Amino acid sequence: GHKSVILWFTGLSGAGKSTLAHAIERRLFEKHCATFVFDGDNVRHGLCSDLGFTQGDREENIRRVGEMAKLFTEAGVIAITAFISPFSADRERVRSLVATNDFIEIYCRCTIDVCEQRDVKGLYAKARQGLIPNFTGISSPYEIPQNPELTVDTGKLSLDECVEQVLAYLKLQRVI
Ligand code: GGZ
Repeated sequence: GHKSVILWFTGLSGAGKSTLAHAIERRLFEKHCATFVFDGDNVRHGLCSDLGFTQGDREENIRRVGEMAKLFTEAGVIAITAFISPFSADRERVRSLVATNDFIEIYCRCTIDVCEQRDVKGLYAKARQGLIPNFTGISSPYEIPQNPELTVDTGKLSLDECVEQVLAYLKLQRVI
């Protein structure tokens, strides 16, 4: 048995949110937990294909994801989300949708230097050239979470270490 919560990963592009979310999903699956990962790959092409990256569009993106995540928790699923979600107010609005303790904000802390050095998709280089407007960390802000339930140093720790840190937290809080 497990509690149905929202695991809300937030951080810069390239910080490792999606990788960490999927690695945790795999471990929870092994423990027979029902989970679902929402990320840009399965949301921005469908449910939110009408949205871009202005502040207003990001706000609406996060609102929709939050509502979907809430519905999944009502179905007994651990909803795991991996979005930059750069604005504190948008994250707090999602928090307010569910019971206290059911929204677990996990800050994937990684400097922009590291994200930019990795530049897995070449987006930072393009953003530096001015080819991508409103790029988080370059031409659009990222508001660092002030009181996240957990901060994971994805820029310094290995993926395995980050996974263990999240799982330890979930056990401590009796989510799993
Ligand atoms: C930030 C952008 C942008 C802009 C496209 N700014 O590394 P990625 O590619 O796979 O992750 C980024 C993803 C961010 O989408 P989110 O839905 O997570 O953003 S938000 O929570 O702010 O709504 C990046 C890509 O989309 N991307 N343009 N301008 N990231």
